[in-house]
Amino acid sequence: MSQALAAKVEARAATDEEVKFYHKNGWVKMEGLISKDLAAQMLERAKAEILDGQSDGARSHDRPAWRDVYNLGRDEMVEPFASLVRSPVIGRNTQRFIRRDVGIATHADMLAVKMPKGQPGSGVTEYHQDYPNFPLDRHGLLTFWIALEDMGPEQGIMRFFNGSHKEGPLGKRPLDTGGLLDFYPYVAEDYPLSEPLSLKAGDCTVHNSLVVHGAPANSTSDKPRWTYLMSYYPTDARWTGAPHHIFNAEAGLKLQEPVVSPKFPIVIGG
Ligand SMILES: O=C(O)CCC(=O)C(=O)O
Repeated sequence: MSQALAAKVEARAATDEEVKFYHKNGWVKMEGLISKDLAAQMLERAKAEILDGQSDGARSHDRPAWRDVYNLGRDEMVEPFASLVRSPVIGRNTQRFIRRDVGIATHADMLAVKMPKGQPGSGVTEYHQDYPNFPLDRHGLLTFWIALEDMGPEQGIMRFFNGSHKEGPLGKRPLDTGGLLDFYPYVAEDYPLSEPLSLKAGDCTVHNSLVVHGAPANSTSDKPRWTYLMSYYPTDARWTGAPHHIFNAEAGLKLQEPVVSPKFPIVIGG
């Protein structure tokens, strides 16, 4: 880690059972990844960014499926996000989930808040994989999806086709052009859909970038789904050169060389 971190944050290590579940299913729920207190601190800032940020045209954006703010931790060094994003415990968890003792770097972090019904940013997250969106020559990218407040399935919590990460890449498509199942209906026949989840503040799901996942709309009229995402990739992944908004030559990447740049903080070495 190259920067001094202001906040002391703690995240817990994944258990052997959680790692095993992830390998089999392509995702896992971790209860209490972070403390309720830490989640509450993050929630307070999230509310200021997502709700108040709208009035002054600040950095939140409405997408069909959520309202987001990118990289408070990776780029803006806002605490406690910055320290959590760089947590070596999260780095070690990632190594165990991807079954490789290689360096782990931060791809991005994001508040992704599914707004209440009727508001922009409240819609369905269509089923998709993450991996096809990246110009990386190997899989391994994964995402920690953290609940900042207690939430139920009616707020639009993610669901996963268990084991579908073993299908390999099934194509890239924007999230608002229909789901992957329109093109690969057999995925829903071959892989069971995970049960609807409820999460407590500080719980998370972790998902493999190849698992097929999505989320229903927020059907509540008054409860935003307060979620914070952090995603990571192995530092031996090489840049394929395909166009991408952040993994590109401006970030200093070189064709077929490992994706290593000061823009993407390394959280644990190999
Ligand atoms: O938060 C959501 O609804 C979807 C997030 C997602 O697709 C992802 O983290 O890959």
